[in-house]
Amino acid sequence: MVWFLIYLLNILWTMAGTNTQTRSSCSIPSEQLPWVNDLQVQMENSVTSSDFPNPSVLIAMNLVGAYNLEAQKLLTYELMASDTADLTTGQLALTIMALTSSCRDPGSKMSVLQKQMENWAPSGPSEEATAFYGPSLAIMTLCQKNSETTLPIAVRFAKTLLANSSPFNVDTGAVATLALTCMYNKIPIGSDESYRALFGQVLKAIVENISMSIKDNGIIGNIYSTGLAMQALSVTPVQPKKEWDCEKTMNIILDEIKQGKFQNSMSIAQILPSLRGKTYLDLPQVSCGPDHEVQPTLPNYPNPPPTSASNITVTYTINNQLRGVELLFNVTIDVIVKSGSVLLVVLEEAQRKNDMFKFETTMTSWGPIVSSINNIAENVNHNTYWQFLSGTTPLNEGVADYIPFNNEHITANFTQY
Ligand code: B12
Ligand SMILES: *[C@@H]1O[C@H](CO)[C@@H](O)[C@H](O)[C@H]1NC(C)=O
Ligand SMILES: *[C@@H]1O[C@H](CO)[C@@H](O)[C@H](O)[C@H]1NC(C)=O
Ligand SMILES: *[C@@H]1O[C@H](CO)[C@@H](O)[C@H](O)[C@H]1NC(C)=O
Ligand SMILES: *[C@@H]1O[C@H](CO)[C@@H](O)[C@H](O)[C@H]1NC(C)=O
Repeated sequence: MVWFLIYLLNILWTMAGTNTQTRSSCSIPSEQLPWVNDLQVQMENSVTSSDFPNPSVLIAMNLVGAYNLEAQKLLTYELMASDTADLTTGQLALTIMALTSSCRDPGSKMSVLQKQMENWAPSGPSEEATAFYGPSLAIMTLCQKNSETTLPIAVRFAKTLLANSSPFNVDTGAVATLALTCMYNKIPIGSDESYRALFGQVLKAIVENISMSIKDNGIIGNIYSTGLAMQALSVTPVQPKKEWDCEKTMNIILDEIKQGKFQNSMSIAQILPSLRGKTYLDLPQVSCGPDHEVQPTLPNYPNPPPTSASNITVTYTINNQLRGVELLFNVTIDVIVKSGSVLLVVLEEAQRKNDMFKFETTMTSWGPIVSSINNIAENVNHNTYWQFLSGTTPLNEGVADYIPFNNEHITANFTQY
């Protein structure tokens, strides 16, 4: 009798887990597909052994079907070898999702992640929203592995999110939606209805916030949060009041791709699954059968713009009004660089001309982040960082990707988030 009950519960559990929700999704017109194929080729070609192994790239490859099997193998191998102790909670979660989608056993990494989340607590109700980004990835990972043992952790996480009062962040809201949707879909039938109510309530609040971030042109947040937001809106069991036009979003993103806005391989890794109608919640369904290499169709490019040998002048200000009364500075320099150079070249030229402009970078999955200027360094415990602005508008790319124009005024402002 007891065995029969356990058997029955198991079936119900499995049914709850595979309970598929209706999804709003859309697909790319076939004549536009070569652009997406090219994007994928670019991302896969960014995988080299010398680089920082990026789990988000492997996740995207496994979700959409890799072209470059050598790159897939290399990345899997490098992530297997990565040392858990060097990873943050979010990086650990991404690494586990990448490895399991490559059909590798993540080993002890899973229990380390579970422990980290059992001990996780935000600093308080005004903790900034982006502090939930890594923990959301962790809940998503633990949910996909074993939703039953994740339930208490996810309940605490959901309550903390609901109590948080900081300004909304689209990227973080999107990842939190994926995590809580996974939990919502796996609540065992017959279990306490309060779980469904709690996850449903938090999802409702986040999805409303995401839908309020949809611009008239279809962009959700900014172009680099749109990929994650599309994933969130296509899986959520609670629909926003304002309807989302998936087609419109897809079209504007394709336009941005054609304008070369998705060169950074991490930006491709975050948009590609949505372009191919996949989400991180599809990861458990990925099969690792013997893959066959396919030759993608690539676009016929319009002739690349002639590379002009002209120079541009960029005005560059570094401003610290925050740290150390005797250390405050606000200095400006004009530098000349080749037209088409990335902002990093401006910073290097400024540093060469004047020692006050010396700076340091730290490598991340998005590329180099400017961690220190003139000996003033970012500090996670103080929530301080160097923010880059054009005029008074924050840049939405980093220094290794952003290309300044002639007579632009770039400011690096030491500030808090
Ligand atoms: C949190 C966050 C930050 C925090 C990071 C520190 C912290 N407390 O965690 C702070 C506030 C410092 C930050 C700064 C910036 N950020 Co930011 N950030 C994020 C966010 C929301 C989550 C990152 C995360 O936790 N990932 C999870 C962990 C597991 O992955 P990770 O790779 O280890 O995460 C690290 C990197 O993402 C890195 N990082 C964060 N932002 C950026 C930006 C750049 C250009 C680089 C190279 C690295 C980097 O910091 C993370 C923690 O160490 C992402 C959203 C997203 N979609 O990825 C945006 C995001 C990555 N940031 C972005 C931008 C534009 C910036 C800034 C350039 C903004 C500005 N105008 O100054 C600056 C960097 C300037 C500099 N000094 O070089 C864009 C990048 C788009 C692009 N095409 O390059 C994103 C995608 C947001 C968006 N939708 O526009 N960011
Ligand atoms: C929704 O956005 C508002 C305004 O930024 C914020 O105060 C609230 O905490 C957000 N809610 C959730 C669940 O993210
Ligand atoms: C651009 O600047 C470099 C370095 O200052 C200089 O050598 C070169 O002659 C300049 N080119 C033009 C076209 O002005
Ligand atoms: C810093 O310098 C810039 C450019 O010279 C100026 O516009 C700005 O007002 C200054 N800011 C502060 C806080 O001194
Ligand atoms: C620069 O940072 C300071 C300190 O956080 C802030 O008060 C100021 O408004 C910022 N300036 C700009 C242009 O964002």
